[in-house]
Amino acid sequence: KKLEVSLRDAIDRNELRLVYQPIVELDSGVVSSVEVLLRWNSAQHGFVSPQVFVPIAEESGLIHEIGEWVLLNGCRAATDWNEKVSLSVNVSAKQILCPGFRQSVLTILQETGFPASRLELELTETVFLEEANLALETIAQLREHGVRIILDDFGTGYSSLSYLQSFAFDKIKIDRSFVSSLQQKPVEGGATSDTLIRAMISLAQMLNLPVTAEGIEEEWQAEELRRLGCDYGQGYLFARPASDYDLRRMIGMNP
Ligand code: G
Ligand code: G
Ligand code: NA
Ligand code: MN
Repeated sequence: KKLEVSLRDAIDRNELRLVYQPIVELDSGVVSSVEVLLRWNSAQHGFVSPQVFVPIAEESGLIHEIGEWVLLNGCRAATDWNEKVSLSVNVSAKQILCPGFRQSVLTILQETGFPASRLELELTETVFLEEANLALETIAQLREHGVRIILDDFGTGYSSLSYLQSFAFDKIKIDRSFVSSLQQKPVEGGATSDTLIRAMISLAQMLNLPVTAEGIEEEWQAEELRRLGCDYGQGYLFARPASDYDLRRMIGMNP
């Protein structure tokens, strides 16, 4: 069977599950939010990466149902977390451009009782390549309800900087490729390898936007990012994506 056909039954067959990865404040090490990441263990194809099946879900339209499942189950899991911890959910361009998206987010928040102010949606730039006006409107409406919008994978893709001005973001997330190209020692002569990441952090600061760096694996990277003024960090150094059960032990729950 083709992947798409199997994916269609993945929810019903209970093959999807969620894992959670903390995002910490770099200065204090305190967990400020948790990103939920989707996993698919297919009876037929084994473990399939979201890098493979998310594009298939987008092309086939399955992304709406799957995206709703992620949001609903993520919010359910997060309702009894420590109330200082937010939930960060990846949303694909196709999803946010669907006319029912805003209502479906609001309905899920209402049904689960999870507060809008603790929900962050991670969007990539591809949203703005398609129907920018529709995305803009949906983002504005969700922000009015208190949902925060994060620009994910910043610096990759087409990177027209103009959308930083036209779209109201609450935070930007620097792609892990920039973190992994940081070098421990300055390059001999010329610009150091952290020129780009430093420029991205400065840009965010000038726009008054907090910045998260993802893919931090080494303590010296965290140290360098702290020094450059980066606010938040995510990566294997702090925690790998973990089950709901393990995550709860990491962050604590409401009394
Ligand atoms: O978790 P992992 O590093 O394997 O994720 C690979 C890619 O899949 C990342 O770009 C991530 O944003 C994306 N991804 C993971 N979970 C979700 C999800 O629930 N929805 C969407 N749209 N993308 C996801
Ligand atoms: O595109 P997005 O930012 O959503 O991608 C998140 C993906 O990055 C997740 O699939 C997660 O498994 C992966 N990831 C998280 N931390 C690290 C890390 O420190 N190193 C690497 N290589 N991948 C990471
Ligand atoms: Na993300
Ligand atoms: Mn990313």
